[in-house]
Amino acid sequence: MQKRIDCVDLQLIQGDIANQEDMSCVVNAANAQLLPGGGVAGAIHRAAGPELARTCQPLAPIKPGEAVITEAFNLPNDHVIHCLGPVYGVDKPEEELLISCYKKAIELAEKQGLESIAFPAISTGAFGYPLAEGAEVALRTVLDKIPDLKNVQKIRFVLFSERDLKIFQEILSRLINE
Ligand code: AR6
Repeated sequence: MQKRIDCVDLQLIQGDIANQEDMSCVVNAANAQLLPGGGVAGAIHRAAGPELARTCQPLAPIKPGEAVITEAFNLPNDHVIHCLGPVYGVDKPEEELLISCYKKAIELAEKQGLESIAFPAISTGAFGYPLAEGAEVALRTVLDKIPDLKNVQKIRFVLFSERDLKIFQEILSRLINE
């Protein structure tokens, strides 16, 4: 699914966040220590190689809602933006913290002059944020930010399963028709 909103392409696809060759940066659903983990963090660190974890070390730990940017090493992108999402039911207020992740990631990409950014569904795996709730927060935040963008022209959500993609598509259709 692809929508053009204020000169920005907003795309929803099913795929692997570590395999987004045409994007300037990808977002990592990181842990506080910015170390390799499971899910997105595992895929990103595996593809980037060990230099990514070494580069991350002086920047850690980060707090829920924060984002930091690094090089991408062996990934096909220029940069990785590492966000620590809230653990659902633990880090509160979780919605605000999740909004902050998406906002700060987009702000870092803008500041760095990047043209495109690919997001996973932050917090919706190991951190337990229900997918539909996390999708609504993600899409609302990105839609709110689009009018401010000067550099970023393409925003992509890379969803892991067909079911996740469908949920994102339904929520985006509803939000843009509101
Ligand atoms: N590409 C795209 N999406 C993926 C991929 C992938 N390769 N792998 C998983 N997903 P998670 P979190 C989906 O657990 O909830 C890590 O161990 C997944 O289905 O990666 O923010 C870190 O070290 C889910 O919808 O991130 C942290 O400790 C979404 O991406 C912790 O997990 C996020 O799942 C972070 O938890």
